[in-house]
Amino acid sequence: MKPVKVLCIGGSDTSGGAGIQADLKVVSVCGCWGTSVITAVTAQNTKGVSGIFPVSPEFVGKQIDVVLSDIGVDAVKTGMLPTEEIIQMVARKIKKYNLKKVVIDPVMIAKGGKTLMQQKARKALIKELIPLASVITPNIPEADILSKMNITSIADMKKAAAKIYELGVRNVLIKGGHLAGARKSDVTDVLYNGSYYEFSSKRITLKDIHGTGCTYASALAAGIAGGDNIINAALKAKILIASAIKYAVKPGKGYSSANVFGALFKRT
Ligand code: PXL
Repeated sequence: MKPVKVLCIGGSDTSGGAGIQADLKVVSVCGCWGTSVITAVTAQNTKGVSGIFPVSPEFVGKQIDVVLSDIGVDAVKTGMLPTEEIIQMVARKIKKYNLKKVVIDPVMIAKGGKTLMQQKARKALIKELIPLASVITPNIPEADILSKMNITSIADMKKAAAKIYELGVRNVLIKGGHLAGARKSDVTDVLYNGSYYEFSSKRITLKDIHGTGCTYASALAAGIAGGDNIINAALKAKILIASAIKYAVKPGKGYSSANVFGALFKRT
């Protein structure tokens, strides 16, 4: 039987909560076959990131080539892309293999404040990778940077989404979790693709949770890989993320992590 395949391109998170480790769990629980290309190895635990070791751009390219020349892919999800050169390599391969279903999680800063993308790399992301993407999933701080705004409301989220759309991506999905403001009991995500859509859900109060961004974008990629349109993929991703937060675990002494398998298996 041929599985639906999702290629996850991103960094390794030793703590197991985010990065490639999260991506593969999410893609698996969504019924897809996950392949992975590691862009950087991080040394981190639930208290923070203590080191980052980027993989050479050539070796990132080699990993993509061997996966795509044999296994192929139905959708690609990118996460941590630490350097300009790695972003250029990923963009080159997306063009070479004519990949159309590309979900970008524009990972910039880790929980705790460590920079996961060099400043110089932001330009390459905007110029070279975003125009190749079908969906980008910034949180509010990332959307602030990409739109050069200071988002404080849902109206601002809509404005920012339209600005980011102008960078050439076909769907902009801004996640509302970081929005401080009046509607604190709800979280509203905004999608813009020429038309606006809003996805609202009850806020689950949990401070310092790690891996939610990776979880959301990977679920979106799995949905799109399987043939869902963006609306259905976003709705399913929101259901999964709510469950992963509800069943969050605290594996170490620091932050909690999203747990997509929590609704299926309980081992505490
Ligand atoms: O959550 C963003 C993220 C993505 N990828 C890796 C990470 C993190 C956050 O810490 O470590 C490897």
